Amino acid sequence: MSQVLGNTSGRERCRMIQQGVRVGTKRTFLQESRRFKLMQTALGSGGEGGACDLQIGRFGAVIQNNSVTFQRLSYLHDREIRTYVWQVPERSGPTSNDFECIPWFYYSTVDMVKDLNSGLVGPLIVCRKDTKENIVHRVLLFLIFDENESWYTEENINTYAQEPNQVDRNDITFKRSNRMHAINGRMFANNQGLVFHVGSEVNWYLIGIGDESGLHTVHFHGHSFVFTDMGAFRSDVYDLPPGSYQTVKMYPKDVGIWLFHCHVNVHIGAGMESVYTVIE
Ligand SMILES: [Cu+2]
Repeated sequence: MSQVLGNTSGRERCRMIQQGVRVGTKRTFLQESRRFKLMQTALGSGGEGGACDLQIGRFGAVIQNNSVTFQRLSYLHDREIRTYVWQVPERSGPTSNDFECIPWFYYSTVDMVKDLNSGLVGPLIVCRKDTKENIVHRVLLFLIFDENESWYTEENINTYAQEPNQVDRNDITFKRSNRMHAINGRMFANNQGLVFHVGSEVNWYLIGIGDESGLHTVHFHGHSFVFTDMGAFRSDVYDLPPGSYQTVKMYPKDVGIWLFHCHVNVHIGAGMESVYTVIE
C-alpha cells in the first residue's frame, strides 16, 4: 500500500504520474471527520524500486499537514504556487448505499489540460473508519495521456529524437503517436502490483478522465464485480466517461492471469489493456 509508480518505457509519463501519485500514496489522514478517513491508496501500476522512483520533475506535489502544494517551476517567468487543501467532512464520505470506500480525484487547475497531461493527477479514497483492514484497494485510471499537451513535450523531443530539429511538431502522425492510451500511465499490460489471493476482497476504484475520446468501458475477464447505484448490480463491464469515478468490488476465486481492458476497439489496439493475477 505504499507503492509508487515505476516505469517501463523510460518516457516522461512515469516521472509525472509518479509525482501525481505521490500525493495519493502518502499516508494521509486529512482532518478526519468522526466517521471517515482518507485512505492511503495504491495505483495498480505500482512497482518498487523502479527507475523513476527517485526522479524529481518540475512538478512538486507535497502533502504537509492538511494541505497539498503544487509547485510549477518551469516555463514561467515566476514561480507559481497553488495550494489545495482537502478536508474530509461527512459529506465526502460514502453513504449507507455506497461501499465502505469511495474514490475522488485530484488534479491541478493551474493549467488543467496541460497539467493533467503532464501527469499531475491522482486518487483520493475516502473510507468509513470501520473499514476492514483486509480489503485490497487498487485504483485504475483510464486516461489517454496526450503528450502533445504536456509541459514535457519539448524536453522529450530533445531527449529522444535523433534529430530534434527535424521533428515536425504539427505532423498528424507524430501527434497521434503521442497519445498514450494508458491505464495508470502504462500501456500494453505493463501494470504491476495487481496480484490477489483467492478469497480476497478487492475494491477497484475506476477513474475516468480525459477528452471526448475518453469514453471507456472497463471490462474484466475472469471475474464479475458488483457495484451500487440505486441498488446492487453485477457486471463485468463498467462505463466510464471522463470525470467519473466508481468503486466496484470483486471477489477473486479462480487462479489465473486475467485480462482487463477498455472495450473500445481503437483503445484496445492502442494499448489500453492489462492483466491482473489471482494466486492461491
Ligand atoms: Cu477506452
